[in-house]
Amino acid sequence: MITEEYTLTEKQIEFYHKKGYLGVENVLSDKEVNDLRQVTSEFIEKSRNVTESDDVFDLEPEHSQDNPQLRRIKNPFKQHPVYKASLHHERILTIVSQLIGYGLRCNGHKLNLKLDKLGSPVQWHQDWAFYPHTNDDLLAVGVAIDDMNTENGCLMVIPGSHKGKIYSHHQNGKFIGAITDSEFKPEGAVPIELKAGGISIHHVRMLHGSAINTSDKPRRLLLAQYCALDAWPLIQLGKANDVLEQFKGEIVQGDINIEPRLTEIPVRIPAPGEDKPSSIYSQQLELENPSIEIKDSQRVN
Ligand SMILES: O=C(O)CCC(=O)C(=O)O
Repeated sequence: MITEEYTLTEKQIEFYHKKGYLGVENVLSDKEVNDLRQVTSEFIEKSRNVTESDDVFDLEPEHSQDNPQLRRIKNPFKQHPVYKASLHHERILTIVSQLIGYGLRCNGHKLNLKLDKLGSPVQWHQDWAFYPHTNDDLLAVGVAIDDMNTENGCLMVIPGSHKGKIYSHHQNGKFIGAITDSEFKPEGAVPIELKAGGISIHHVRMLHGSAINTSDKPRRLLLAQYCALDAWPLIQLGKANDVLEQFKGEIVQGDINIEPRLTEIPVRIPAPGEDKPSSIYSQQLELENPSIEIKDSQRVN
């Protein structure tokens, strides 16, 4: 039974700050999860008519009309009101503001699908490498549309790594969206296993990745990146007025704050890279020695 109010306990808040991640069960109701499943099935059906990844659909290399293999729905909150409802979900906003303060902006969202037996892996990386800000009060929330476990490629994290170094995601001078440091070892990794309707939370500097789905069950995860309103991106192309308007459009709680808070944190600039990478999957294909297994059939760009 879900109550109208949802707040984290002191213990959960302490756990997040110490370890950099948290799994919270029973955040969405069964009806909300079923609605998400139904809409997602509709998108998979629509993807039958798509032959190449585009602004909405990111396709597995072996996708076809007869055997649709959708890997990601891009910007899902813009694609369907049922997805958008999750972004503004009262319980999720309450939980997130307990961790990074009242006043939130969403700077990115995606629905990552690992269909049964074929879902592509995501190599180890830190979100901070993609979008460094003036402070690191940013986190990603993943809504589990399916039960998420080791067999179907749940999210894996390295507890405490959000307080550590920022690893290089560059290879041969190019940003490729995956950790390339030879000294990086995914030691101490733990899975975030959840029932459908639960949420995963990981800090923007957390080392994380996920393996191939080897099970016969799908793993669909709706991800939203929330930022404290006083965290401003270090790289944002555009005129100040346009950037301001964009920010206003991204706010999900509170009002614009034009006084960024600066903290002393290590940063690397995610450039040069592809002009417009189609997704993290295509970017990471360049990684020469992936530590998470990837099948040859998933290697085609
Ligand atoms: O879908 C996953 O398992 C990982 C997602 C992720 O880390 C990302 O898309 O940045």
